[in-house]
Amino acid sequence: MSARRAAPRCWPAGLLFCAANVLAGTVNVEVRDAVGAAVGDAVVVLDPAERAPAGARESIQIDQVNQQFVPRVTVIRAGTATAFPNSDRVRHQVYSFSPANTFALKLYAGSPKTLVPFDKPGIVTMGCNIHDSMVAFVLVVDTPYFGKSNSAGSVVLKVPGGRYRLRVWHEHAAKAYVTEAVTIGADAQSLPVSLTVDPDSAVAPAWPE
Ligand SMILES: [Cu+2]
Repeated sequence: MSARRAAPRCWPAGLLFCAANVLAGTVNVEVRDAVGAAVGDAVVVLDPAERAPAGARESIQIDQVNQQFVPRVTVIRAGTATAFPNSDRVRHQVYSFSPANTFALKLYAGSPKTLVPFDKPGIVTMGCNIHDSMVAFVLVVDTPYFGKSNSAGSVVLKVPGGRYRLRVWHEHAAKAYVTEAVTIGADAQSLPVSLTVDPDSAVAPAWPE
């Protein structure tokens, strides 16, 4: 490991600001609905006000099991490629009409070797041409700081100190949550987020770009 580290960029008179930029903070985002119940499977994203560090190219997979995509909701960094294995005995034909990534795979069984790149930030909704009930969402972001809430509605993210935009999305939310005003320091903090959720809603909310 190199003994030299890049000096942090600081405001000339801003020592406190500088320190906050160097130390990582732990943020617990807690997603609840209008009556205070935990909301699991919400996508939580922190976008740094300054440029996000570059990410490595990675790959993930979205399986097809019992005529459902697994997982149904995925959040990835732009530049991630996705495999779409088919674990069912029936064939599937995966497609997306979303502007952030329009593609169509041929009808197939088994696991195609081809990976589908997701290079553009945005929301990508996928379906299957054979099975109308199959739907999956991929939220593509340009930051390494993201996660999905667990069944307790919680996501813990470790991020460098600084200013962030917080975006929270759930498939059944009336509207995504977004705020520009999150400041993260070295101390652990909780960020409560409230979403209006209707489990019967058939239309997913827009993703705040
Ligand atoms: Cu299908």
